[in-house]
Amino acid sequence: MREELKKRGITRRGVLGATATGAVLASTSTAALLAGGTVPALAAASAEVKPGELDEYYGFWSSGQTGELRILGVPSMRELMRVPVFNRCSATGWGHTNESLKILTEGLLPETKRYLAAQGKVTYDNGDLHHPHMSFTDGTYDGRYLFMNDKANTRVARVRCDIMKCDKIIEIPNAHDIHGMRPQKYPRTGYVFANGEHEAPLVNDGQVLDEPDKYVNVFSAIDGDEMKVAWQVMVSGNLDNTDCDYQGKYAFSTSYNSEMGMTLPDMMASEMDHVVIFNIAEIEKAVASGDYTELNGVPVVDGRKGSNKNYTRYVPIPNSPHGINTAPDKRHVCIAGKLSPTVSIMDLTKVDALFTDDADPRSCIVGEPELGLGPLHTAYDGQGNAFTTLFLDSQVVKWNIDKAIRAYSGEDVDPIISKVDVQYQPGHNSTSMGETLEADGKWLISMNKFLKDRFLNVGPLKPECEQLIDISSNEMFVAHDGSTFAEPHDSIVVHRSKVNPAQVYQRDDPIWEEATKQAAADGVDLEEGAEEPIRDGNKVRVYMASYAPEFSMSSFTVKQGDEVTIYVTNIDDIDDLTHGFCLSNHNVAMEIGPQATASVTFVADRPGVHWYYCQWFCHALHMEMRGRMFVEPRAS
Ligand code: CUK
Ligand code: CUA
Repeated sequence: MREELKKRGITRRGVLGATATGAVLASTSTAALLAGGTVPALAAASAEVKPGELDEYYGFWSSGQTGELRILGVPSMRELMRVPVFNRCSATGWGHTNESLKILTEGLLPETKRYLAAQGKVTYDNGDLHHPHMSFTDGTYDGRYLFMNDKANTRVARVRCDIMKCDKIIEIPNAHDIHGMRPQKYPRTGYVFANGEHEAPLVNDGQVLDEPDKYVNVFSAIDGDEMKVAWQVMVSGNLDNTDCDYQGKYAFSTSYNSEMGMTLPDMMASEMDHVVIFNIAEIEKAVASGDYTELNGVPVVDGRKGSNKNYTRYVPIPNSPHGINTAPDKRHVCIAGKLSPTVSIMDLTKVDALFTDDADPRSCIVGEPELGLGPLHTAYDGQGNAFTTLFLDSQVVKWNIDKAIRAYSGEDVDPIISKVDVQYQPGHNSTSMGETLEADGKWLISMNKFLKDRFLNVGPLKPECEQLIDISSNEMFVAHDGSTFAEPHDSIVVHRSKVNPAQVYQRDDPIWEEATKQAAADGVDLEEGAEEPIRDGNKVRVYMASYAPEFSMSSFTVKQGDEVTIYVTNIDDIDDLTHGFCLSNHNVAMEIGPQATASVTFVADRPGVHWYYCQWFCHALHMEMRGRMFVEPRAS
């Protein structure tokens, strides 16, 4: 098997090489021209953010298989925060506190709950977060929410930008492995569009197994306010990445396996794959008029190839397109070829005719420049230029959209402006405000998959290398190398004027709604805490306030076998005064932000004296911020 796989690997490179020989020559010569040593120093100065100075942009980063969202400052590339979402976090207690478990479990499908219970679990512990994107109003970021996908366990999550914490996670029924995901840009978000990447039987209960012709792929539109699937569309071919227009009419997804192949050679067999265009108004009409099948509570509309309805159109695109990005000119959409050295430019003003006049689907393609090997994703500067990552060439290419369109119609113009080497093998790129109408053409992030020799060697597992590139002139310069742990795919760079998080929590935040209700039922004020544990059969509730450097209870007593819930309310109300609660040797630890309440439940099954302590360094007497839990042994 090993030998066989190796042989196939060679075949794959053969395929890539064969489709793209011309582009190799073009790209190497441009790269040679641009290899110069003096300019990077200039660029580095513009990226410098001195100690105490604030960055101009927030960078919101995915973390791939780590499962969290990360916040960076751009251009300094300083990592500012990690927001746990699909992972388990030791510091904050995410995945362990009652408040986080509510969010992590309430959106799971009944079938998943059954499966997890059989594993002795209540939620998934892992996630694969690829695409974080902010909510839009009128074509630009509005600072309300960030949405993100989980490819590993078919989920979509939302993070509140006022506190930068996840408040909703839903598992998407009928679809498999949510990959591409983008919020609606206009008039507002609205919908969050999400691609199910892997095909499967629509009712996946074991009746159909190895019969790929009965598999389908499912595109979902999620209501981002309610965090609920509004409708789904069955399509032909895998769904990879997705984006939508600035008019609120269409969403579109790349599809890399129109063959519906189950093996590598089968998936790459045909020269052309496609982009699926979703006609939002027509699909909404189908839902209103009942032209759908309801499955797991969701209306599923049939938009497969040959269904001949006005719900979808399939535009042929060269082999295995990957990234799809709408330009801030509101008109063009770039589709990166991946195995083809081309980027296909779709003109949105020509898409109506595909639906109304049954025009040839390819008639909306108005340009297809050869840019280099392995184009994956495209970003924009708002001045008519595009930046495409070239995975195989390890470069980012800057090119002009208008020139590419003119070249396609026969004019003798070269759309390529310049190329910059990146280290190495870039996937996504993002530009400052580049996926909005306010693209400002200052910075580009190249998110590189391979590090090799770029940083000190830390063993066989290397960090990723994320490079900040100055794009304010035609020649691009790498201004900063950033390292990150596994494995960011995508990022957005948001001007700081769009985001305004709170310094402390509001006491009426819905996150600890259940704690507030339980405390009221127990006659306890969360901010005061209780003098003694409150017993309710073998359930014991302990209410504490924390105020640096003390917990309101310096000890409490329970009985072995009691199910204990500890509620801690941090009544400090100044910024950055976070406390923690860690009960040693009990697998219990959590963050309690200023003015927040957090709770955790466990079974006190270890007789003896156990210390709890604050694990956030909060005061000169932080070490003294501790107390004892006495567990009386079960009477034998
Ligand atoms: S995908 Cu990773 S490089 Cu998941 Cu957006 Cu293209
Ligand atoms: Cu409170 Cu340390």
